[in-house]
This record gives sequence, C-alpha cells and structure tokens, in this order.
Amino acid sequence: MTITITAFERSPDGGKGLARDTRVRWALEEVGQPYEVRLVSFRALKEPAHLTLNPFGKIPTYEEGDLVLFETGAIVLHIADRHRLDTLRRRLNRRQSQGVSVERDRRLIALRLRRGLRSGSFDDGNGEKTLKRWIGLAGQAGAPITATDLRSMIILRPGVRENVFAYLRRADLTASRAKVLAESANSGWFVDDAALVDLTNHLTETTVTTRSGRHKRIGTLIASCDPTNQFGLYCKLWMLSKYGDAPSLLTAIQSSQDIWLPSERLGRLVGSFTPLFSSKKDWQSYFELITQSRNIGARATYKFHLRLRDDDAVFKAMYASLKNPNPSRDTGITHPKFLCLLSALKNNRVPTAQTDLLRRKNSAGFLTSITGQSPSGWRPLAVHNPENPAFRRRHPPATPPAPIISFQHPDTADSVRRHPCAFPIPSSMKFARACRRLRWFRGG
Ligand SMILES: N[C@@H](CCC(=O)N[C@@H](CS)C(=O)NCC(=O)O)C(=O)O
Repeated sequence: MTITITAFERSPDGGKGLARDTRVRWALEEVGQPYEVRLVSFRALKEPAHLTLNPFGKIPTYEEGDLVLFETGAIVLHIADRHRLDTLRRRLNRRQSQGVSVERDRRLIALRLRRGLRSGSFDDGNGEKTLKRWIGLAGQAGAPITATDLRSMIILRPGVRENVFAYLRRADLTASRAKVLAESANSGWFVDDAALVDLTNHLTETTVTTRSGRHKRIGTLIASCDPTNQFGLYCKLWMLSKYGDAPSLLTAIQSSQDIWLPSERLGRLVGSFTPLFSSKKDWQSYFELITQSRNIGARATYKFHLRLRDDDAVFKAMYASLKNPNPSRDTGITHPKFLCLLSALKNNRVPTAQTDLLRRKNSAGFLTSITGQSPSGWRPLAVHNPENPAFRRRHPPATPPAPIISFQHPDTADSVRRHPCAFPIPSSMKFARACRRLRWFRGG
C-alpha cells in the first residue's frame, strides 16, 4: 500500500529541513520504505480537505490505505512499529550470512515476544499475524521462548500452533520441550483431532538429539492416543515408527487390525513401515500380516519399498527426489522420506557412489534417527548433531564438525561421551557397525 505524507509547497526555511516532515521522511528512509509526498500550500492547510487529515491544519500527515495519522511523534512510532520486524529480519539475515554474532537480536526478540504475550499486545487487530512473525524470527535467531509461553500458545492460540511447532522443530527436542508437548496434548484443550495429528507430524520430524527423559514424555503422548479411531491410530503408529522399537510397533499394528484393515490410507501407513522390520521374527510376522491382508494400500506401499530396495529402475526413479534434503526442514528430511531412504540404501544393485551420495546428503536426518543397542547393552543416549544450529553455538567453528555421541548403560546408568568421527557422519547402519568395531559401547 502506498504511503503518502504531506509537506509544505513552499518551505519557509528555504528547504533547510527544519519543517517537521523531515522527521517522517527520515524515519521512512531509515526503514527503506518508499513513499510519496503531497505538497500543500498554506491556504490549502486550513481547507476542509486537509482538516479531515489533521484537525490542526498542519503538516505532516501520514496516509496509508484507510490509516491516517498526524503528529510526527505518532507517525514515527507507527513507522518504527510497522517496520521493526522487517528491519530485524533483514539485519538478522545479514548478520547470519556474514557469520556475525546475533546474540543482541536474540535477546531483543526473546524480550519482545515475552513482553508482548504478557501485555496482550498480540490479542487484537493484526496481533496474531505479528505474533507469527515474531515466532518465526525467534526460530531463526534461536531466541528462547519459555516453557510457559510455549504451552500457553499451543493450548490457547490454535492459529499460531503450526508456527510454534515449526519453532520447536528447529532445535533439539529436549526433555523439557517434550514435557511441554505432552502436557499440551493432555491438557484437555486439544479438542480437535487435527491438533494431535499436527503435533504428531511435527514430532516425527523434530530434530532429536537428546534422549534423556524424552521417551517417558513421548511415551505418555503415545499412550494418550486413542487407537480405536483412525486419527488416534494414525498418531500412535506414526509416533511409534519414530520413537518406538519394532516389536512395539508390530504389536500396535496387530492389535488394531480392525481399524486399519478397512482403510486404504491407514493401510498405506502400515505398509510404509516395511524397512523398519529387520529381525527375522518381526519381519516374518509383518510379512504375513501384510501379504494376507486384503488392504490394497498396505500391499502397494509394501511392494514399493521392496522394489526400492531390490530394483534398480525404481531406485533410479526415486533417486532425484531422495537426493536433495528439504531445506525448509531443519532435519533436512521428512519422516516418510527417511523410511524411503532406509529401503533405498539397502539396494545393492545400484552404484555405491549413488547410495553414498544419498547418505551424505541426508546425514543430518539420519543422525536424528539413530536408535539401537549394542550387544553389551550400551544405548546411544544423545547424538549431538553438528548440523544443528544449537550444537554449532555450543561448539565454535574451531571444533571439528563431527557428531558427539553419548552412551548410557541401562543397568549401571554409567554414561560416556564419544567423539567418533574420523570418517564422514555415519548412517544408522554404518554407525552401528562402526560402534561394534571400535568398541565404543564398552566406554573404555
Ligand atoms: N506537533 C506537531 C506540530 C506540527 C507543526 O507545527 N507543523 C508546522 C510545520 S513544522 C506547520 O504545519 N505549520 C503551519 C501552520 O501552523 O499553519 C507535529 O509534531 O506534527
């Protein structure tokens, strides 16, 4: 919308900039906002047309669509307010691209967001739109939002939920954030199934680098899904496919057959879990379940995964879409794509250079999905992903870009940190093999 301001047609100071329109021009120039100037004569100042804009018959005035302002103070404040976010975003982009610290911006964004939520300034007018932009900026700058604010936004402001989830997706899903999500889902305020589906989709794509305390909370969430309806079952299976193990996923699939068997869509979901069953026993049960089912969706996705694993033509057809990580996700990878990659990487009919490239390009996503246990009982506890901005903040550029993996022994509760990579970031499979070879699990 064009901005028009008024100024003297003939300035008494001879154009030295003493008239008050200078302040407004200056503010507009500062924020880089184009504007038009309407020159007004002294006589026109006192005529009704101008008096409707400024009842005192003075310059400057400010018009932007329906909005009319007078008094330079009010105008300048409005400009600052309206363009603060744009200016901040531009500055943030610039600083981040130059590798300059954004600590000051981070603090400013956190403060504005906190104050705005407390004072209710996002409650009316365009407030929600502005809030969305602040949350986006907070995500970009890595500005902290308190657990209380996150919870209240998820619960009380359905309009910004998606933005809050996107904010959470950008950083580690720590135990306290998992707690916020679990509490929100069980708050009784999630009245629509779509909210839980949103939350589930977000959770399956969240960067997961901290495991301590996480399972307990996510376990609560999974348990709260009602598998007797399609939405609840979708949420339960999808979360289990990310956070559960193969036997618990299989049990959930087996015990909910009467819900998913009649639904082609849910069948597709069940079929997409094909690459997750690798032990002989689980695989046999899963194989029988799918092949004996009359669900077209389950059988089609199941066959697709087998062909992606065994057939070079299908691999070739999928190669381009699997190769490039999705830059809008911070994990760089969606959960369905992760499942496809698991199948594609097992294809040994295709050149190893291609599977290596897939692995390399999607390494950030793979690191977030490492699970498993060593023969001697050590489990990966946390994988600190070097691609993650939070990791980069803690480990300045001089630190070699390699993941740090913490392990914990379930019986002794001993934990140990390892900085394993003398070679490129490993895939989940390569990682497990490398761990066995180097005996990291022993903690020695
Ligand atoms: N408080 C007003 C003062 C505006 C004002 O005094 N404008 C002067 C020009 S600097 C003006 O329009 N004078 C013409 C007149 O009074 O007839 C503001 O800051 O906008």
